[in-house]
Amino acid sequence: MAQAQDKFVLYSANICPFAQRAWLALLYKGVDFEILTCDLNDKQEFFTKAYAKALGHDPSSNGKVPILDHNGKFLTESLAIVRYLDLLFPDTKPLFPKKPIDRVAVELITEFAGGVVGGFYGVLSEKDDQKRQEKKKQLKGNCEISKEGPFYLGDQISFFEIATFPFVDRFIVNEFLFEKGQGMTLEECFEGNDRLKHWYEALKKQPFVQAVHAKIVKDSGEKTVYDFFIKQYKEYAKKR
Ligand SMILES: N[C@@H](CCC(=O)N[C@@H](CS)C(=O)NCC(=O)O)C(=O)O
Repeated sequence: MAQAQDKFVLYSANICPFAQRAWLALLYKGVDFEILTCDLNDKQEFFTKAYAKALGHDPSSNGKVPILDHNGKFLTESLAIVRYLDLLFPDTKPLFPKKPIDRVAVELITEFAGGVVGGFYGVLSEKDDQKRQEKKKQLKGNCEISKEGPFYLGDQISFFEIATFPFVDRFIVNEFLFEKGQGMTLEECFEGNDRLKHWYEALKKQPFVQAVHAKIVKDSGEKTVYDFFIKQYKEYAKKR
């Protein structure tokens, strides 16, 4: 368990939805931490060195965010970091229900929603028109979540929300990346799925989510977090 004098440093990048998972978990749990912004296009030495010694790092990569430094122990992989924080702070806003079957349900919905993540990036990177249309349909099919709300467990935020929100928060990018009519609008992403829309809107109002948005706006100088995402992903799409 964590001690009051523990030191946490998050290596992050504002564009990265994976890093945002770890960032959200730290804020949601009220952990005191420092954040280091990494440049993914021109990786700083402090970043590559931290990554090389992080538990769970990919040896074929010279650096990925997020990385969590906890008292000099480095850990990478966003979902491992979120689980780790939950283990360190089990009594502060737990991210899993206590009952094993309910815990497994949260793990399963999160895994299922991983299809949304893959699907979203699949639409973004697909250059063939017909294939893109097919992928758009699959993405919609993957957006079903449970009936009650606003969150998966009702009023309680869980691992699922922390893991999934950053990706849904970037759906808007899709409509600005392609020629008119090729990308999906935000309305289309949520069409026929009021439950997902309601979930998303409720999360956007949460103070820990707003804190992330506010820092990105401040760092980037853009008017909104979405202006920042759109600009950054346009650059990313150009390079592909
Ligand atoms: N599976 C990793 C993915 C992390 C990841 O791909 N991060 C990207 C930014 S969104 C990155 O750092 N890319 C740098 C690179 O691959 O060179 C996680 O869940 O943390």
